[in-house]
Parts: sequence; C-alpha cells; structure tokens
Amino acid sequence: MVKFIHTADLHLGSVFENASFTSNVAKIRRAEMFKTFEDIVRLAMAVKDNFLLISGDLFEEKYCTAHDLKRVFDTLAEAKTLEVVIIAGNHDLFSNTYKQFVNQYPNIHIFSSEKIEKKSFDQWNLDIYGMSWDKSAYFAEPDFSKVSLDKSRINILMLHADIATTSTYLPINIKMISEMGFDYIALGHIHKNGQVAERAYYAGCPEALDFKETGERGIYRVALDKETCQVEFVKTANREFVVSQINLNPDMGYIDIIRLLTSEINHESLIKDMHRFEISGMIDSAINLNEIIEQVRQSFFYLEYVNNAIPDFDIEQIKAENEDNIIGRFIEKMQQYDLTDEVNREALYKGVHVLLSEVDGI
Ligand SMILES: [Mn+2]
Repeated sequence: MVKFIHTADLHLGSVFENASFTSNVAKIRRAEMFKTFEDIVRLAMAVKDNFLLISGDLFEEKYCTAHDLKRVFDTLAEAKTLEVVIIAGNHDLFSNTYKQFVNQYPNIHIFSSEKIEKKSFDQWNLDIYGMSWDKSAYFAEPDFSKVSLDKSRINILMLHADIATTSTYLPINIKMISEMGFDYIALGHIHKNGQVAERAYYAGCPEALDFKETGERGIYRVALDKETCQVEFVKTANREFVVSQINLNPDMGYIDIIRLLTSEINHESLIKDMHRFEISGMIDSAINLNEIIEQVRQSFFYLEYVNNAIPDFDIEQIKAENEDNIIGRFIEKMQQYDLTDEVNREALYKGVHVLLSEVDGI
C-alpha cells in the first residue's frame, strides 16, 4: 500500500498585489502560506513510507525570492524519509524555478520535461507519471501515445491541467485519461478540491488566495493499492475567506443592523477568518451604514465590505425640492412606470441615489 499526500497550488511567495485586502494583511497571509506548507510536510512525515505529491504551482515564481526557494527545498530535504514528487505548473515554470534543484536532494524528485515521463519507485511497486510546465500556455492535451502502463504496478499520474475542451492551460479529457487505468490521478490548477473522474482529484489550494476562493481548503490524504483507493480531505487552511450576503430593509434600526452583521458569524471565525460583506437592499436614509461597519470592524481579524444598499428616500419630497433639475425630471419619468414592480422601484431609488451623490459631489 502506498500512502501519500496530494497537494497543489500553494502559490508560495504571493504578495497579493491585486487582492482587495491591505498590504499589512497581505504580509501576514504571505507568511502564513509558508507555515501551511510546513504544516503539510509535518503532516506527511507523521505517516511512515509516505509520499508528498505536489501537482504544480507550489511557487508564485514572479514574487518568490531565492531565499524563499531555499527555505522550501531545505524543508523538503530535511524530511529525509519522505519521497517528494513535484511537477511545475503555470506559475512556477520548470526552467525558472526548479531546474537548479534537479538531482540535488535524494528524496526530491522533480519532473523536468514537457512530455509525459515516468519515475519508478520499485520499493513500493510504484510508477509515477507526470510532466512539467515550461512555457506560459499549452493549447493541446499532452501526448499519451508512448505511455503504456504496467498494470502489475501501482500507477499514478500527476498533471497541472484544465479539465476543459478548450483552454490555454493544458486542456485534458479527464474521462479518457482516467480510462487508461491509472490508480490515482493527482491534478493541480483548479483551486477548489474535488473528484473529477474515477480516481482523479483536484487537491485545490491548501490556503485560499482571495475572496473568490471561499470555503474549506486543504489537501488529500490517500492510501492506495491495486484494489483500494481511500481518499480523505484534510483541512489545512489557517484562515478561510468568508463572503456574507447582507440584505437590509428600511424597517431595520441601528441595533438590528449590528445584530444582523455579527450574529451569523461565530466568534472563532470572527477573530480568525477573512470576512467580506456584500450589502444590498434598502436602508433607512437616516442611518449611516459606513459608521456601523467601522464600529463592528473592531471585532474582526479582517473585514471588508461592498455597500450597495439604497437609502429609502422620501421620493415626493426630493421631487419637490428638485422640480427644475435632472433629479426632478428623472423621478417624474420613472413615475410613469409601474413602481409596484420591484425592478422599476429599485431603478428609481438607485437612480436618485446616484444623482444625489453627483450633485453633492460625494
Ligand atoms: Mn495553475
């Protein structure tokens, strides 16, 4: 039986320059990604005869320094009883990232070709197939015509690829590849974990990178032989990214809104996770929502928000005050539509909100 951890897409070195969060939080996250990587190595070491399979994008080569690379390879090399197998992905191309480390450490095995190759581990009756990225786009599936599996051995395939018919990220027909008879296919590239074919899994990223990557993140722990394939998801993320949809209505007062913003989130998540509120609906125009958020923000490790709530204006009063300008004319025009219809009503209030903001120069 072969036991291994399947991971991918750690993107070590990321500085999150396009992320919504502040550079201060980005620095914390950058350090935490390395910590999570080291946790994964420890987790792998806890089991005897274990492999660590890294299916691409271990690094974010653009931001990964020589020190970062050294730190990671020293950590892996130190784990002497662990066989580490790596393929390069689109964020850590082979020549830019791995070339210098090939054959430097007895326990670290790096695929060095853009063609499918095989590495044999006879002690485990195991063959691992894989290929590494070495350019920024692959438009066609890798060539499997020279691959012929020895079905008496355990066969694993590692690919950093996209299960799509057209893609610039190495499109693959996972069903066809799966039918070749691999005992496990360790995929990387898609950041959400999941099974995509018989014995084929995306590990997902062990730490989410931004608010597009909500929910649990982790690695797969796998125990494999010719008959059985036990796959267990293990959570590894220090923090999750959590997006909450908040729908307000004009009947809510100050306290109601504070309760609504915080009651759904448990304390542990509040002080640990990355939170984002997406606020919609209508709000009493006498309430300053930004002020409320600044108040509740104190309790959060990190909180950002998008405020799309529309103030519940007194439309007739605004119309009377703006008879001679575009605001009054806009309201008059909108009142020709059926305002019991929610879409029309929202268009009226949104329009007034925007026009008033323009006039006020907010
Ligand atoms: Mn990728």
